Amino acid sequence: MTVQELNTEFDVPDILFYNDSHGLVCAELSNAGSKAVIALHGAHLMSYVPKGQRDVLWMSGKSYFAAGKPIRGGIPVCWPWFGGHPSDPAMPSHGFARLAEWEVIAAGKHEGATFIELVLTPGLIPEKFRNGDFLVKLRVELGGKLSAALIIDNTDVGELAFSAALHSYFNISEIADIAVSGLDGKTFIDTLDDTLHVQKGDIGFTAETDLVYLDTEGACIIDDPGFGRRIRIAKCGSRSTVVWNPWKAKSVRMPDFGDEEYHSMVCVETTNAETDARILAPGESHTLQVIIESETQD
Ligand code: TA6
Repeated sequence: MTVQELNTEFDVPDILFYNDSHGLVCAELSNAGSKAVIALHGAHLMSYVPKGQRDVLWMSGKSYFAAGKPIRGGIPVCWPWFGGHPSDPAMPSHGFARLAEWEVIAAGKHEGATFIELVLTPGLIPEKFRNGDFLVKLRVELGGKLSAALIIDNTDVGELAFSAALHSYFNISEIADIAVSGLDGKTFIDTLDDTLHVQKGDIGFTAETDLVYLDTEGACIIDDPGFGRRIRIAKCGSRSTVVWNPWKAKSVRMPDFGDEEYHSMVCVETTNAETDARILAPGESHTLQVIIESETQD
């Protein structure tokens, strides 16, 4: 559907469909002075600006915005696998959902929040990725907080096994000055050397960090004194959390990531990863949800 057709079909106060400067079809959601932008490409949340604040989500200045390529920043939808494909190294990192063009199926207001729902079905993905039937939706709600819920329905006659992530990139003042709390005492895998550890206190950053926390359902908080705010990342349907910063050497190796951009971002990802991967029986459904709230510190 064109932007004009979308605005006619989903004629909702506080939602405007438009073509952004990269040519992506996007929807801008507004609510009580806050705004969020989602692209139909990958059902990708690009921006979340609470009233009176900076963008809570980070976007690389070198991101691709092209068919078949992932966007570097915002909230990538990683499905039906997180990280590398379980058995085929030729398959794209973090699955195909973030590479596909999703379709809008609903939009409106719900209990004061502005919402939009996008859908992905096998017919919307390249043949080479098709392997069974599914119906996946992303429901985004903007009110006093931002909610993104990935709803996975197994519409096939066989089991649907997957891992997943809402791979959120957060906009911060300086990586060396922030701390992430909420994971104290949790076991984690340091994926840089595949060793197991137990978190002691808050997480600080002094080098490349790529940690998968297990058996954790709690909220995390990014304390950012430089921007004078705390970002709370709550979740449902997830028992694993990934914390990532590429630091300098890995940033240089990524063509869609500026060499010095690691200073301004941190990923705190809401996942079904590692031992938290899921299997749905025919007809079963699973929801992976992140709820993001940013409060300024006076
Ligand atoms: O979530 C952390 C991670 O798996 C890192 O290992 C790093 O690869 C990051 O995701 C980004 O992956 P991408 O495929 O988007 O470059």
